[in-house]
Amino acid sequence: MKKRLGVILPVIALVVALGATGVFAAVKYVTGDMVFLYSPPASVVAGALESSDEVYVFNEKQNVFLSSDLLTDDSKTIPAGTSVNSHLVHFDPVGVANVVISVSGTVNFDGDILGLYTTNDGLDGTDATFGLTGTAYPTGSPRFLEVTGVNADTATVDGSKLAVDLHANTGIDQIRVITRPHTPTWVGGEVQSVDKIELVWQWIKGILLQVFGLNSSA
Ligand SMILES: [Ca+2]
Ligand SMILES: [Ca+2]
Repeated sequence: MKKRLGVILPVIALVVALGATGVFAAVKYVTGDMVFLYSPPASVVAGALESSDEVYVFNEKQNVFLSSDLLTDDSKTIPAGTSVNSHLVHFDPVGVANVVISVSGTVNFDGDILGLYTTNDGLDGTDATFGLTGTAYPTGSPRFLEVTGVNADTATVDGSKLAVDLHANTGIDQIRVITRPHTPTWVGGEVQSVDKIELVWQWIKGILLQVFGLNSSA
């Protein structure tokens, strides 16, 4: 039994560690020009993370408890007492004046989108609450989604999916996405959930079967 415990305890530790690092939360998959960054960038200030054909997405603070109501730029009110996840969408083309670069795609989260920040005031005002301490933000500099003109953008929410259509030349576009943290549901010993959790569970189950020899007759 001592040997079995020696294997099981690291497995439990791994599950706890995966949960703490956010494997059980946030971005499920992206499409189009969107690229998910597993490691958050050091800076999303204009000029620091440029690409003319990729839009970067990364997780910001996760499981942030709201002690007061939160009003988002798309006129949603997230009530006090809710815990939320935050993510940033960042588009900064290697731009030149008068040449508009266009990109589009979707980000699919594992929890419903509760609201967006797309204005300078909204983004600046939530940097301290949701931004990462290891990432530099362009607080106080233009980064909003334009509503009119050649650089006008759209960001559309459909449940847990965000669809964007962004246009920029020398400027940048950013969106802060607030989502509901995902809670895995366990049914009959199987995880009924996202692909990553299923993979982790299959891996753990394989180890447990080996340790306990439950499949020795197979
Ligand atoms: Ca640029
Ligand atoms: Ca724009």
